Amino acid sequence: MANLEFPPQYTRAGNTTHTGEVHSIPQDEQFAYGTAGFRFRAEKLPFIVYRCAYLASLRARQLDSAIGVMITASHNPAQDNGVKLVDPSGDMLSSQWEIYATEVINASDADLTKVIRDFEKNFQRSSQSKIARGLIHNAKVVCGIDTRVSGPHLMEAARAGAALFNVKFVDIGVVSTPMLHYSVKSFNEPEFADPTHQGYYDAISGAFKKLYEMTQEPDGSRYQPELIVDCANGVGAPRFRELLKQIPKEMLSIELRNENGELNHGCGADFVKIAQKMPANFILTPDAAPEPKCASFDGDADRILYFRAKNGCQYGTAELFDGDRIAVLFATYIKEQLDIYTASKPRNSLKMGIVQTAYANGSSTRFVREHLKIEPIIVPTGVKHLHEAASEFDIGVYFEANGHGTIVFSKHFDSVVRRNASPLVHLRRLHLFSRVINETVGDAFADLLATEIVLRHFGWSMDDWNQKLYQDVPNVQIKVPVADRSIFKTTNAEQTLVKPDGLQKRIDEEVAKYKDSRAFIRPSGTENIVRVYAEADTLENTHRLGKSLEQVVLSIGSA
Ligand code: 16G
Ligand code: ZN
Repeated sequence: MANLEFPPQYTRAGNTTHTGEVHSIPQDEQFAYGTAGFRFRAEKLPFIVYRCAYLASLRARQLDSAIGVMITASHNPAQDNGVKLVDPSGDMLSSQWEIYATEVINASDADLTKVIRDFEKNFQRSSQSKIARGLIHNAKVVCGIDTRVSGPHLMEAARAGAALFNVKFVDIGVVSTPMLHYSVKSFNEPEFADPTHQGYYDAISGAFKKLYEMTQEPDGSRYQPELIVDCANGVGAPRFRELLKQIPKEMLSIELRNENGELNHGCGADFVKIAQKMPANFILTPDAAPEPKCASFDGDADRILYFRAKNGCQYGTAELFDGDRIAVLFATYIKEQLDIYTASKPRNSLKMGIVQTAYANGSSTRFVREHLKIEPIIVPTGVKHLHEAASEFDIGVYFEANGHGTIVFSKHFDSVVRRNASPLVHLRRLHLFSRVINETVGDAFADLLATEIVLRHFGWSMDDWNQKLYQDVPNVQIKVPVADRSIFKTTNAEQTLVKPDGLQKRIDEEVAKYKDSRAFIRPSGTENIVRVYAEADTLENTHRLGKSLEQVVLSIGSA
């Protein structure tokens, strides 16, 4: 059992921030492990990170594996921070352990020892017998931080938490969230990649370069290898700069912007998506080259959007090429390779699936159904739900419209494509493409490289990518503050409200007033607000519908 002497600076009473101030947390304040782990103002986090790392060490012992601790608050402002745990295969923490994490964090200082002792009994038998037989070799806690000032201090809290149970602690420094996921998998599956920054760069850029060599640009190609990337002033800046050192300029010529300013301030994928505006330092003068290809990362580089200036740069409006459009691009490429394969080996087919959320633009969903002949799976918001649903397929493409997404591959895919050194070009392409992708989690760097390869393969410019797939239906998202978001309950992958009573009927009545319309209302999982999403035939009607639904929510909130 762990030695449970808690350093005072990591207790609720003595919780000490990176500036050395004591910021006590009330003994009864409750927290929940949400879709993003625990995420708050940084001063709340030292005791939370400490307890999370302890829990990670327990899980590491239980599974005799590396477990990840990522300290980041993604697209939130610089003053925030957060922590989430990563399971051995690089996946998100299992749901059962999210409940444990919530219990352990919510204990008062006085109750903590008892909560932990009770909890240790749960898994004691199996892991203790392993320990007794000397079978704990690989247990370790692997911890990464993003670029926030509170990061190094929280890394020390994590180190102290892991030390409680005497589990090896590996500090991998400043990394993107996907790099941490990738490293955890690499520690546990050494054949996957070397568990270092360089190991990650080599694996992903190596696959990119080989696939590049095999990719023929078609005659009349309009593909452009030039790209400007908004790094959100986050971890994408230093880490992507390093990754790019591995890729010759003739293959990809990338200019990085927003590298050293205020994190996520007026820039980054979340800003661009919600504001539908060009980020800071992208508003070009009217005489600048027209509409260069741009992409934006979020603060921890697990999301990416492409965009370009709309109707002349000076107005600052951005035209988005969002997660849906990236997913459809990837799926179109994969389908082309798969169709060739299936024609030659009909009995050994590989099944591709596409997973979206209710936020997916209606046109993208229609395109997948009608042109790719795949029925998209719609799941509730949150990467975990998408990842799980995608794992049912040999090739599971999933993306949230906000730019978080990746592709997962089955064991059957491994044996047919990766382990079989086939001379067939389409299988080799699929193999290399699956290695450019970071299958553990959505990864802005990997998704960018994969997007560029596919655009080059098709010979597409931004215009082509926009016009040859589908046209987005106008859409709007509105945040509505409410007193208590827990009264809003949804079903049907968040597309239908079941509570409060009668509200869905009012939504349906509003939606029926517009052509080609669709809308839903769901409580946010990360803020005390309700989100309204609406689509209609014109932008004007979309705004009208959105506004009227906002009023519907407000009438309930104030009732
Ligand atoms: C979290 C989720 C993200 C989702 C967002 C929705 C993960 C790792 N992140 O950031 O996927 O889009 O929440 O936020 O699952 P909302 O519930 O406030 O709309
Ligand atoms: Zn993020």
